[in-house]
Amino acid sequence: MIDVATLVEQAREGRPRAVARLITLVENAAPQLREAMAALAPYTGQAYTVGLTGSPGVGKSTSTSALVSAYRRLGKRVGVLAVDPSSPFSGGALLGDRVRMQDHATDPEVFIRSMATRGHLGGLSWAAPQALRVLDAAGCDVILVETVGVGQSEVEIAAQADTAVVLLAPGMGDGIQAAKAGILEIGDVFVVNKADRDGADATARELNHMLGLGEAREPGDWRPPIVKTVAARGEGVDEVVEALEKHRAWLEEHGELAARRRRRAAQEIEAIALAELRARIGDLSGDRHLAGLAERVVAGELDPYGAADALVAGLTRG
Ligand SMILES: Nc1nc2c(ncn2[C@@H]2O[C@H](COP(=O)(O)OP(=O)(O)OP(=O)(O)O)[C@@H](O)[C@H]2O)c(=O)[nH]1
Ligand SMILES: [Mg+2]
Repeated sequence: MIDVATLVEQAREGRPRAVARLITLVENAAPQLREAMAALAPYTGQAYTVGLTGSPGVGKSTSTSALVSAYRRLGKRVGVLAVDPSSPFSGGALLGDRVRMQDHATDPEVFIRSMATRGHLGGLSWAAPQALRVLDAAGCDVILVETVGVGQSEVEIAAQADTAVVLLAPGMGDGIQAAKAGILEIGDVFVVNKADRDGADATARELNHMLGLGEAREPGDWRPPIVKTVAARGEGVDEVVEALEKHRAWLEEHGELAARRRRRAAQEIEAIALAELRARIGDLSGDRHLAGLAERVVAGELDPYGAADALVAGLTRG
């Protein structure tokens, strides 16, 4: 039996096993999760979260690992959450990511977790914020969240961070791809990785053009910087950290940090509520109330909207 209070206590002391077990509760949507979240709540709100997203293979994990090193040099405790929506392996990092992250494997001030969310009720939008809360309460100063930039909910995870980093690479037709996936809009900081390859300058120029960065903006508006990196060699990574810190300062100065966090909490509440409603509706498949409503709709005594209203009213009362 898991003693949630003990787990939370140990996680707050930064004990990796407790952190891992709490995230497993999230992953499994375990019944103890409610209690865990209630116990963690007072200790959250300290961590600065950075979402990293971009096409497969653009260098997200390599960049994340390099950013971990950079933040460690600054003495920060760092959390990494690699959200893998398709992985059937619960709690298991992808082998490639493991290799890339192994520099940090023995560092007690780094928490790395890959999270599978396939088949989750409410999926990513529900699970990722809960895992972030665990890392936050564990005293992480910075949390890096890697999600692959395909699919709306994956992009949303990055967009919900305090700062969203969108990565591109030369070649690959990345700029166009990114625009299609709708990830350019969410970028607070842009990284053109693999700058050791031909075409990095062209990609940066194209991006600059597509974002309209040359155009006039309102004074005080945030102008997303474009940073070129060779993540594999750690080049340009300090500049990325600098851009992140600038964005964070801008957020604070403009009251945007609090606003973003309120928006994120609202989305989180909505996702949990929807998952809850969905679960209750799922339970209704053999429900007499629903069967009765269906009968009346078939008989023409009730229209489907009225029936749905009656159903929802019944759910929210329960
Ligand atoms: N030439 C070059 N290769 C790089 C650079 N950064 C990463 N790579 C390589 O690109 C490949 C993909 O890197 P990852 O960091 O795994 O990319 P990713 O975006 O995390 O990939 P997924 O998680 O599979 O979407 C690896 O073989 C890296 O070694 C770079 O700056 N230059
Ligand atoms: Mg990766």
